[in-house]
Amino acid sequence: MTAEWQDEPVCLATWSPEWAARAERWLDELDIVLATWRSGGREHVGSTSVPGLMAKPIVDLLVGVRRIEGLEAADAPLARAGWHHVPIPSPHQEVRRHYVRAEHGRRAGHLHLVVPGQATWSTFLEFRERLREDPALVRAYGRTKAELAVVHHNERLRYTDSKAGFIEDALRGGARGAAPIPLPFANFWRSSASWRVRWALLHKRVAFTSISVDLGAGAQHDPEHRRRNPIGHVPAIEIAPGRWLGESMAILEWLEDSFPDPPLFPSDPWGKARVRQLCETINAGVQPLQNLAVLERAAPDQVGRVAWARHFVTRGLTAYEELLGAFESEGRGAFSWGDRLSAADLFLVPQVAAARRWGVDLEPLPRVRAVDEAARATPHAEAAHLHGP
Ligand SMILES: N[C@@H](CCC(=O)N[C@@H](CS)C(=O)NCC(=O)O)C(=O)O
Repeated sequence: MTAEWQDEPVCLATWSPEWAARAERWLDELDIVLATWRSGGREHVGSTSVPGLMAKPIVDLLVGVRRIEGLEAADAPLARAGWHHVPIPSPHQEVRRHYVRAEHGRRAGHLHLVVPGQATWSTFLEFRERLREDPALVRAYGRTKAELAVVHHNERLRYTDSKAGFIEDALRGGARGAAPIPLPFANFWRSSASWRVRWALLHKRVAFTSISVDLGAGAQHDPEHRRRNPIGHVPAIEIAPGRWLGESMAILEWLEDSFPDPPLFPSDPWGKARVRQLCETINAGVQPLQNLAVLERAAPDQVGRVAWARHFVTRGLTAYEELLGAFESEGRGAFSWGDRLSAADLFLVPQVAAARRWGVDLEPLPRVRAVDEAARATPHAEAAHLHGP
């Protein structure tokens, strides 16, 4: 049988409790359809069964049967219930019979019929239990999946095969699962955009290796750095071998999607839009105007450049202050949005530090100062702030 869902690309989604509810519903239905063949337990397995783990939104179900031989008799009743037999390569097909459920033209479920006690049965359950009891392993596995989803976006089978090494290691209690390879991160101590991302990496406990790009020495113009980010800016991060991502906003959103916990954006669309609005007020409305390349063209000398920067930083932070005031009626708390650190704070704090360097008067901006102080008191805030030599 050919269907569009057989070739669909690898798209990972943030974990959803709805997956567990769907698994329970389908397992209940399968209890009835498979009554003649059933033996032993039935379980929700795979990535969707591990709270907090990002996953392809495909629910894996493991159902015990007495034997694999003769199971083709179950194909017709299963097909009527929405589950279609999809052969898997030998030798797996001798120990497992595999079915796929599609909804709206996309894979929605995998059903694995296995004899309980077989190695396949225990591998599914042991890997799920290892993940459920070890948040560090969940983060490492999420990270591996995010990388592989980029590299094998259009190769679903290669994506699945590539995860096998991680799973084997994790089942052996191996180090590869616990200590992911750090992400190469091109940044500079004085760069406010780098500071945002450094903070996000620390906040989300994502390991990275710092590559310093000395903006003072013009290293951003080196061909090596231009290959990472053609505009010659920091930051840039290598999210998978050879895949460099620039622009702090894009990086933060990739980090959020790949490592949702702890979050940096609210989950509700309105809160998320508000946080993005605040981020962009700094990212588009302030920071580019005080950037080195702009200042050099804006004025011929330091006095003119400082006046230019002060003007635009004051203008942008005054707008931020007004937004913070307006958002109070929408439930804003001690931070830029709500009562927890968000991406907006990661944009604001480095910008406030730059404002102080430019000699901007922050006295008329009490909300900005209060949020700056609250955000700086959170874990990782100081570690993210690098100071020059
Ligand atoms: N919108 C970009 C801004 C990046 C940016 O402007 N980076 C500055 C340092 S904060 C830079 O690399 N400047 C080098 C130059 O202007 O030559 C981002 O958020 O990543």
